[in-house]
Amino acid sequence: MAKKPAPSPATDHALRDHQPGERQIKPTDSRGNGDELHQGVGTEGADAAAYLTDNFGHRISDNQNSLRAGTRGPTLLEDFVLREKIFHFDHERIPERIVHARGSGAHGVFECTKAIPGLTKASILQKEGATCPVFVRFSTVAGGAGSVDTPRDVRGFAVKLYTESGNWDLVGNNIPVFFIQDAMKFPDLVHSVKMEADRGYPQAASAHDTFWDFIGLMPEAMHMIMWAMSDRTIPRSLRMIEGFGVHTFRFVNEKGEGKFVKFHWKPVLGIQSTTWDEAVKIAGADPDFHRRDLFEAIDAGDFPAWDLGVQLFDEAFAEKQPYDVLDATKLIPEEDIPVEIVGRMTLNRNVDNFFAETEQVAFLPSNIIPGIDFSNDPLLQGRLFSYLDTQKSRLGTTNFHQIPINAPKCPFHNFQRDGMMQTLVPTGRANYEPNSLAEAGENGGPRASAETGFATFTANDERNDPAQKLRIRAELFADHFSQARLFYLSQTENEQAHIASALVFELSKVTLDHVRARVVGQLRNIDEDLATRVAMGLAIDLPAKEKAARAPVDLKPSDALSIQKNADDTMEGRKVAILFAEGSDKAAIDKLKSDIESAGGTAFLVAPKVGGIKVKGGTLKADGQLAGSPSVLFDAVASILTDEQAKALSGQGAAVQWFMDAYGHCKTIAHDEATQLLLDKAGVEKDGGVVAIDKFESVGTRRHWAREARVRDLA
Ligand code: HDE
Repeated sequence: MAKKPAPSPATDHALRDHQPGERQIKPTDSRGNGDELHQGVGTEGADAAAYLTDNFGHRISDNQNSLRAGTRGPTLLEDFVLREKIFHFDHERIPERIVHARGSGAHGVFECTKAIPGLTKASILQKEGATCPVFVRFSTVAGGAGSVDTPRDVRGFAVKLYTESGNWDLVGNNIPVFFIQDAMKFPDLVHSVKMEADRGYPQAASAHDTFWDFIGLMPEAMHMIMWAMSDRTIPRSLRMIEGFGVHTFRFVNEKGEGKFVKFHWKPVLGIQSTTWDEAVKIAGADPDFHRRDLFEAIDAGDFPAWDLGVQLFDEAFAEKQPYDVLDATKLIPEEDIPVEIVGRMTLNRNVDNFFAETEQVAFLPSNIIPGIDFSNDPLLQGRLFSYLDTQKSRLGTTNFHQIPINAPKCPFHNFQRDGMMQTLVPTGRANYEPNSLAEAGENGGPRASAETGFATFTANDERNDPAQKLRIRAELFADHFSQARLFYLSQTENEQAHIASALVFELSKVTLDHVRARVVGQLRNIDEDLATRVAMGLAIDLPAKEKAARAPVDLKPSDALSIQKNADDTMEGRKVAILFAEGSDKAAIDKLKSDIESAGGTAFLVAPKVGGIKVKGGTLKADGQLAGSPSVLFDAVASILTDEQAKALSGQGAAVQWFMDAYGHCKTIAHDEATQLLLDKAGVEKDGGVVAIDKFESVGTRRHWAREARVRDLA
């Protein structure tokens, strides 16, 4: 006789396993309202949701053991509970985005802070104080969904505004220009930067042969390369990046008058980056550094915000510029057309479910609302096709717009019907138009409206001759270097050194000599000094200058393009680590912590052990263990120790490295006298950023770039 089977733990777990607040699928009907269809599981009152069921509502008695023929027998095919569970699990993944696969999302609100009805009839910009919900997804571009957060890479900055006149998706990046001018080259660009086809590496890195081979042959990319090799691509936090719509768009007002517009998102916390060495170390210490930072900030109520700015200009301005405003490799200097702030976006709610929201969100640059229109930028035009197509491939059905994160929050009605995963239940027989069913008292369905419907701006480019069909680029698209030079010359000396060093690093990973030489030959068209520095850094002869399709012109440098020239001396949103150990002075720690917090920063206590530590004046718990909380994770560090502890720590790599890195990454180090022993061991020299604890506030979390030449050989 078989023994009586052990009691199933299912009974104990049945209620505990369940999340009482769990949200059920809430489909949106054609009126945009969630119906009550799937709200509850079962029909037996409020606590019905406490019961585990299968996907068809059958209650499950045991969620631990599959159904077996006897205690030692095979599993039975009839176990529909097991089969459904495994079946669903097997299909949990959907194709990851071909680019921008790794992303982090958050909900928020957009508020119009300056009404501009004279410029656009966009509903959300008509009235100061008008608001609409938003969803934002930040991303890296090259790496897969499981790659790290801090590679050198462009960041996607995609915003979905759920306006009363439909969704407006501003699908931008943290860099105002792009690598290529024509959508035709996008698959080539992406193939070249992704892991190489035969070997399957490197992951999330542009430092390899195929990328630089492509770039060297595509001089139009050189402006974007300057940005990509700058500190813009190694941001400190997603909360501290700018966003750009990149393309030129159109604003159209009630009278049907149009102006060109470029969109900008300006971070309220200022723009801030890391150093390359830091970014590399963060990747190891916390691969989720940016995702965690965003989630934790929102969770703590420190809501990140961005101002929406617009640059407005007309055809007359466009015609006078030495570049083409339809060319996405060009920007419009803010000194020429100032950025006017018209709204503010605040991210104030984390997603409830990463897959349902961040993964399934589908951005479409074609989602615009009356008052906004496309320009003829050939890159934008290509995107208008690509995103719709890609969503069908990722989400599997033309009905992806019904997924809650994608559905508009205003009513939507049309005659589109059926398709895979249709969740709406349209009533009546009016599924075609024109129809006259209303005359018989039936619901004849919706109709187009010439007055309120989206109408395309008719004169989208007065300089175009639509009578010709040509595979050609407009004349000024051939200037590939003027703005690359503008960018480089607008940087501080230290930032220029970072660009040169990034190029040396990337090209040092290139194994093909002719590819390296060609890229440096292209750099000569940007700036001879830059090319020479890179050649010297690689120990190669300065190659011949590559031929430029059009001679570059000198443009007036723009301070707005530099991060360091605009650095904000704020502690707001920054994180400071305080190292302490047994015997440290609690009063001093508490005082520093409260100073940091009252300046808007976060204090994070680091100690050799995390549990309760006896300190002078009580017991303290650390937020992180020293070995697991390297200084690369913080904006500045402070240290309050006893002589005895400083001595003990000076024999430990993690502690010495902590200061060595903080110093090497040009961060503020605030310390007490006992810590001096550790600083000496770490080679930390006194400078304006190495200060006594009580001087911390006056120095704050700014970086001390003047130190860098002492700690690192830059190209
Ligand atoms: Fe994208 N891009 N892209 N892109 N892009 C995608 O769409 C594409 C371009 C950008 O968080 C894909 O849903 C083409 C410029 C962001 O979900 C895909 C071209 C800019 C995101 C696609 C471009 C962007 C994407 C992959 C050249 C800055 C992430 C998955 C014509 C203005 C959105 C997806 C998110 C994603 C195509 C160029 C930004 C394949 C063909 C320029 C932020 O459709």
